[in-house]
Amino acid sequence: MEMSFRWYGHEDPVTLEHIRQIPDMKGIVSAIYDIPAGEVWPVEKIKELKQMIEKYELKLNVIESVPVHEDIKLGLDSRDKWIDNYKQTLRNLAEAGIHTVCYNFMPVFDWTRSQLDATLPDGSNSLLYDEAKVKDLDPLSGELALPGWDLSYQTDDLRRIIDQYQSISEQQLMDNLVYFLEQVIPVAEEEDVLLAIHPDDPPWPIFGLPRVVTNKENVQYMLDKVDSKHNGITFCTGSYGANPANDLLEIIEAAKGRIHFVHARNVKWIGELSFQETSHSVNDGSIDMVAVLKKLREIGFAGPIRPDHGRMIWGEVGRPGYGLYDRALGATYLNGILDTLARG
Ligand code: DNO
Repeated sequence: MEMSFRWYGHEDPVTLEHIRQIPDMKGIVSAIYDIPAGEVWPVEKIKELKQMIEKYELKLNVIESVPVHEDIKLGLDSRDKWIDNYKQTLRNLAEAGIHTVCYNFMPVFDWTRSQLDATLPDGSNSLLYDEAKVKDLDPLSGELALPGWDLSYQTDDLRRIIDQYQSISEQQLMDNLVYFLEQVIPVAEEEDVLLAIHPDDPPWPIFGLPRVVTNKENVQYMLDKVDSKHNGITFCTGSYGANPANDLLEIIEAAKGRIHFVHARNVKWIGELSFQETSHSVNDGSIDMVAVLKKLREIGFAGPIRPDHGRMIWGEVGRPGYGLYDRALGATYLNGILDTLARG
């Protein structure tokens, strides 16, 4: 597997210089952040990003993410225009030599937590999701502004979009995903770009909005509906694993040959639909990372993998979930397991 690290570009307090010093680090997962969702990514900008990363002898191996315009998820008439743009972005990425693209299909809000700095017993802190707290929360109140959310919407627009989703069932959202895939996958095939949908995080509906990339059945459904290797998934241990009802090894088996990217992180279940993120270790979280990596090897996965969110340790301050230290420890832990497994 190709050990990789997410980097948020120039504004990221974690530098490429430092990332390069993590043992066996090969890939950088990044994106162009200043283009509004739905607009075409110019090939020149992609090449610029790629070259900057290559200066540090790292390789831009995955784009995370090319965002999907809300009109596509809502299935509005205007979606075809945004889908055409998406196709063009895929072509431009291929022209720049990039062949793996992560995206998600979560209505409005990307990953959600109720607290960004919850203390762990060892004095470090991490992201926490408490279902009861999130249930009481109005996402439009401004009380919660998460780093993964697109805050470029005005509150009125946001309210309008959320209202539009009220009439959309899970099946309709799934149909809209399938429609999108039917259009873009032929281009992905032509250009040899592997699309890898990220699961919904957490993998259940929040704020009354539907969510569909949540469990084995739905993954199987979307993979079968558009049955192409280029229609694949990002296997995120922490997102699928937030729901104890999800059997991670079964999901890996179901998606065999269609997993194009892996996010590895651990979570500890702390109550009904509630969890806190921990170090990557099997001894800290509820996820058996060794079993997951072993299974990924068994099905022949050899693609990019990255440590996902880490705790904030050693006094580091930075982007919640995306500091340097604990993700570097995570990468080293994962590499240790992988090297040991490789010896058989
Ligand atoms: C959170 C990430 C997600 C992910 C997107 C992919 O840290 O895993 O924000 O990048 O959902 O589109």
